[in-house]
Amino acid sequence: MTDTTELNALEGRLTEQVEAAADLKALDDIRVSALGKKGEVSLMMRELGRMTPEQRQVMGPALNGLKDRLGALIDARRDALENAALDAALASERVDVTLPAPREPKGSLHPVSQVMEELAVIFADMGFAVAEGPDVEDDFHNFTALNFPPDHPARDTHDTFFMQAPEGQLPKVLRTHTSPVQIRTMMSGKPPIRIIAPGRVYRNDWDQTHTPMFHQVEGLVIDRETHMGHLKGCLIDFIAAFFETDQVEARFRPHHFPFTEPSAEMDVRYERVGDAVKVGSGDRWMEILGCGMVHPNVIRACGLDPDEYQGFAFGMGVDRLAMLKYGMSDLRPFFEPDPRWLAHYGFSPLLQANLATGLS
Ligand code: 2U9
Repeated sequence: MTDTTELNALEGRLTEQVEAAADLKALDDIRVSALGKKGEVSLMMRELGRMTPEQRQVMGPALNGLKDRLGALIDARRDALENAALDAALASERVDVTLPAPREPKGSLHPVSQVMEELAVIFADMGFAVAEGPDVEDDFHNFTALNFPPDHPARDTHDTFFMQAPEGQLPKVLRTHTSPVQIRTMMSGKPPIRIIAPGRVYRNDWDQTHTPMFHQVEGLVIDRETHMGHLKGCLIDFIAAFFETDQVEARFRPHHFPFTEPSAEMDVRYERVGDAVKVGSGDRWMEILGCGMVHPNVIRACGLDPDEYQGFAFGMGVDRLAMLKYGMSDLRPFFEPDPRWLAHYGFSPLLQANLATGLS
């Protein structure tokens, strides 16, 4: 190429390409194809050496001018593209600080934890302390001290989980109730005793309303003149607080437990209103708990004199209470890690704050 006519045509073509470049990659490809080592303009620059001095005098400045103008055009186009990209990012990443903060996914309290808290608050209001003890228990604390005869069926493996025991030693068990906690409390101090014993218990059972591990709260009152009237009054007050009603109609059906005499099972009158349970009215009875006056053999086994001390005890299944109060029909999902079940049946942890200030 020895005249500027074609040069002008080339500049026009390259100018159009630069202005049409859609992004930085496309622009750089044009730069390389025009000004790179093997670019069209660079190759022409190398042709200068083969031109006559007259031609070189015209084409030299023309080529340098084209190279400068093209370079400036490419830089300007690059700035435009970079600014456009920045504007786009600023627009898409714009944070409207006046918007409310996104809601943090909140957890929820398991129904068993909720009911455990409710029970602890209610009995604390009645002067009960909370006592705890080991899940792995020995035969004495789980059975013998509680007046279970040696051949009692509860001692069978179909009901109880036994641990491997060294030769000649009695096997330990996973406690089948929290009663051993009360035994340990009675053996470690003098009455009066007013405690509840919440916790996990284990039985070899598995169906829609029984799971191998479940939760219990048992209570124990030992003093010098505690009688059945105290038992009934305490438990009726508990039901009123737990079901948040002052309309409680209870009945005590005679029963048998090795560790209490007399023993009873406590029912409360209720009716279903939708999914909810309305205690105190209706024609249905719901079994809530078992109770009784502590058997003299148990008091004696704990080193206390049954002619000097007496009292009452009760026991309830926390999981079952949660099902009754909050309307679940199957116990098994309680122990399956399904966040949807927990989101549906769970409770706001904040609710605990209200309960901690006592039930209204
Ligand atoms: C001592 C003396 C007596 C605890 C009691 C019950 C009645 C009872 C069941 C209710 C449902 C277990 O969770 S459940 O399956 N319990 O009916 N429990 S009296 O009596 C005691 C405890 C400790 C020293």
